[in-house]
Amino acid sequence: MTITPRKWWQDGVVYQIYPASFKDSNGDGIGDIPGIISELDYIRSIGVDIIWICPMYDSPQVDMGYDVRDYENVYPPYGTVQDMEILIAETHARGMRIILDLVVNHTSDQHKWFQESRSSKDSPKRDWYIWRPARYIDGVRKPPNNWLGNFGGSVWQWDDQTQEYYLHLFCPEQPDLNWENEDTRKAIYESAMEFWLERGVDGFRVDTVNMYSKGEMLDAPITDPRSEWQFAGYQYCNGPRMHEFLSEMNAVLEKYDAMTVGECPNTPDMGRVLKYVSAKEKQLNMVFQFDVVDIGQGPYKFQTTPFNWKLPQFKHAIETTQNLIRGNDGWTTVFLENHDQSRSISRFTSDAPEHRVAGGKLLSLMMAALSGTMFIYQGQELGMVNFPLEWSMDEYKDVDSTNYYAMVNERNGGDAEALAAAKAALQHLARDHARVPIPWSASSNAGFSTAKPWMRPNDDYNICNAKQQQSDKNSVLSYWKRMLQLRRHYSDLFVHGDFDLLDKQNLEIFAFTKTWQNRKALVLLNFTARQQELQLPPGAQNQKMELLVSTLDMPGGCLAAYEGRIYMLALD
Ligand code: TEU
Ligand code: CA
Repeated sequence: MTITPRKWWQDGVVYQIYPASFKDSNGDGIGDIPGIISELDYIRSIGVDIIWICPMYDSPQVDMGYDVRDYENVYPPYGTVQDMEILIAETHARGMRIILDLVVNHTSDQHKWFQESRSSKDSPKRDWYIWRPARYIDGVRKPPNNWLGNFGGSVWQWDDQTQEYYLHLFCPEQPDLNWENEDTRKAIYESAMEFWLERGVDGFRVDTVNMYSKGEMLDAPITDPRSEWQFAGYQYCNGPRMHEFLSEMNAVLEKYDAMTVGECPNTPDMGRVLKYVSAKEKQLNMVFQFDVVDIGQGPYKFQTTPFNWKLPQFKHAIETTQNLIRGNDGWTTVFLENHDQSRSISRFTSDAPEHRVAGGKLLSLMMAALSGTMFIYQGQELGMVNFPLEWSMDEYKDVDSTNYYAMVNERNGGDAEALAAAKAALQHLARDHARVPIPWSASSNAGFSTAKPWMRPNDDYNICNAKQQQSDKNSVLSYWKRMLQLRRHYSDLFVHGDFDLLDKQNLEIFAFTKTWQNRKALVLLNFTARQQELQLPPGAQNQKMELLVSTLDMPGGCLAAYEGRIYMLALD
């Protein structure tokens, strides 16, 4: 067996930062880059190796910076390119690395490339975006196909001036770039990638990476007969030229030893995922699969009721992503949260005040024992939970939430019951829950800002905040620090080991083993609010074992509510 040397990003723990909500340094209620710099020591103290900064580029902020106006500039309320240079230097000075969010499936409609493209059919940049003539059905003008956008409605926007439609898989203000055009691709590499690689960034989280190649853009099958627009995710993701585009992009990244983690929605086929992450294919280092985060979502994300899933589904999703590294040259990721997900304690355990801390520790222990590069989202280390149902719809700022609520309202003529169901789903799953300000202390505005923050901080900031948790050895934060140390200490086993699920069908306990050479650990996780008998699952009985860690200080003879444990097994 040949042992390939490990890459720096494999054992690394990544901490994701959402600039608007991390820390405000100048009292305008919006987080900023100097705010991030001021908390680098805090981030380092968690045990993090890499920080990932969500889009901080100049942008009209229709989709919180995922609509980039200029890749080579910073959104003024966040700071300047010079602030970014300081952030890069200060991060490196602490022995950490920094990656940025690469958003190049689309730009803002205010990007100068699009402004030129839309100016006339003869513009040299016309072909940099995806323009198509209308089709006429019974004399009525219709878009070129029936695809549904990620934020509702058609993916096509009519342009009056040049009498054509342009494609936007997200908001109309986010036109899709035409990757088929070689000049466009070159401009993307130069402006969005090399500009920042030259300034020392260590890689990218690559937004919507599997959508660059759109294929034939044929009509999608009808899955929602009530709508004119149909889900087309399996058509616009993973198109025919993906491999070629990513090879080309990788050639640029390789020169800088830059890491990549690609966002990979609508890809349940593991064979397909493996082609993206296999080292010899030279595409991406790793991807975020959606198997775990899609759990409990409806066909149209929010068309569901909270807790509409069973534990075996969750186990299966984790097993699927864990198995990516088994017997091949691929790599995987461990994550439960990001800026597009609500809080994991609220989704997968219980955010009732008496269970919040236990739930946070349970998920921390679970993640620490899973293989792959680990990603923690800001506030996850503090055990932050969703904001409550009582908050009014005005507190939801995300276009994904507000568009959905407006659609339900329109479809049901303002029916109160339908709107209540929509709000319940948003309270459970909306992206807004990840975007509230970080509670730094119990002082006003949660210590996030001296001014009223752009989003309302969680009500419990006087008890759940970074300052309190730093001085409390029983806090969720202290537990994360401990678990990250343990993960580092046993990195062969926890970061690189083989995952085996035990007792798959059990609806209450999630049990698995991790194995590396002659080492084996058993992980037991109680996903219920009830005490459970400590029974060894089939496959782990009659073995000598020793408790390595529990989520409790004094674990008893039973598994307590939301308790997790790791045992080391003696192998003979
Ligand atoms: O997300 C793309 C994506 O496919 C989804 O996770 C998306 O957020 C979801 O369908 C909305 O319900 C990425 C970014 O992470 C997200 O924040 C951006 O809004 C989106 O791309 C567009 O750039
Ligand atoms: Ca600010």
